[in-house]
Amino acid sequence: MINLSKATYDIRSGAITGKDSEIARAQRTISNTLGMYANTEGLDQATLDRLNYRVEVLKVDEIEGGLQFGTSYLYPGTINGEYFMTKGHYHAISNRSEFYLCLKGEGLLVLMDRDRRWWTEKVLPNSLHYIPGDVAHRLINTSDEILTVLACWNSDAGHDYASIEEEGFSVRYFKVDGKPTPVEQG
Ligand code: S6P
Ligand code: ZN
Repeated sequence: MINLSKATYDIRSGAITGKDSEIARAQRTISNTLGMYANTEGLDQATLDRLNYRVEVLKVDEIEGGLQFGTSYLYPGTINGEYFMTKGHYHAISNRSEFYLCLKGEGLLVLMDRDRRWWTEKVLPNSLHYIPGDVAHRLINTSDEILTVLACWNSDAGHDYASIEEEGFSVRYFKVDGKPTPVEQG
């Protein structure tokens, strides 16, 4: 059982502080996430080594009725024109829902239901997003700064990454003439 009496949350930066043993930190470089981009030809080592995103999450018990709380930091950039993004997932317990609150930066939240219908919500400071169960979700950074997003979700939800790895999202976003441009994938 986690004791949060010493934890703090900085609403400006998204930083979670507390006992190190109670905070999980993970990061993914571009080389860790290559498979999700449409075209990865010609990338140099410096690009492969860049941070794509990192997360900080309180280590709470993954039990029914519990809540998970964390911050995602999605870095700015493009891979052959496609914006940096998170892997994206459904929840493993598929009906589990989630809130996102943007603290800094600008981007898109791409949502997709089980019939592969997709839609987006604009993510910008103070925007609040409710992600219903059975909806895959992915953040895309369309700005030049780190997109910082607080997330709160059912702690037993888990992550189903495999469905996205196998089928992908039905839309990708590219920077065309400086603007986010959707390209449907079917
Ligand atoms: C968890 C929540 C976020 C993401 C994070 C990284 O349910 O949606 O904390 O885990 O934004 O994205 P991903 O798709 O790599 O887990
Ligand atoms: Zn989620």
